[in-house]
Amino acid sequence: MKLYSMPISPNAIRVRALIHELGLDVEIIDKDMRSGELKSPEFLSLNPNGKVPVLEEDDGFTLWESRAIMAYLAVKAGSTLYPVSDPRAQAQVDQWQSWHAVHFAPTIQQVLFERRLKPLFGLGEPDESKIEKTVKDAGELLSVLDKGLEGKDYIAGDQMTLADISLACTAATLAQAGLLLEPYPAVAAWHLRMMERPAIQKAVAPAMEFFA
Ligand SMILES: N[C@@H](CCC(=O)N[C@@H](CS)C(=O)NCC(=O)O)C(=O)O
Repeated sequence: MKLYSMPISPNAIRVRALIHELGLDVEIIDKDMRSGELKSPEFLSLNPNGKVPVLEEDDGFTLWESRAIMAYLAVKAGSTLYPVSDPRAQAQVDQWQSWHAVHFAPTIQQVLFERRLKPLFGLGEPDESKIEKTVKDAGELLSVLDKGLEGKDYIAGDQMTLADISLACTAATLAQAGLLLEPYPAVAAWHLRMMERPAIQKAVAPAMEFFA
């Protein structure tokens, strides 16, 4: 099995974290966005969007969209990280995975873009009004996450799930985005717990080095 990835792609990082967590034998193939190879006919036949991550099985089955890949790999491995035998537990994981996709990850990535990526890549001056708005949005989202984690070790209950992996991989970049966790004690405690996991550390390491 192969995973087409990019070292600092936030969408690929969460899939790699799951692969490490499950100890799966997957060949990670790093792509280079700047080379144009993601838009080559060969790569577009794997993912018509021309984006990573993409999973390719040895029999030619392919799958794109990071959260779909995560669900597929967890079900295939029979892992409780995606509790398909319990509809409510599964729905809670889906709920937080969707929230992560639509709200949490894009907001944190926008703060990172304005504060860190723009200066790093010479993309112009950070837009202070955008920063003010996204930092405020991020604070509201972190409050939601904090409430969700109150009295719990993991976001969907007592057991770690795919949603924790997605959320933790994004939360790993909060400090780089200049967002502090002090006002969110449940998030801070969960974040420490998640960052102790070798699988998460290994997956986020390239991004941590990039922003260091
Ligand atoms: N919704 C997709 C997003 C995939 C995506 O945007 N990947 C980025 C890397 S983080 C990419 O490959 N960008 C290359 C490009 O747009 O040319 C997912 O969750 O997998």
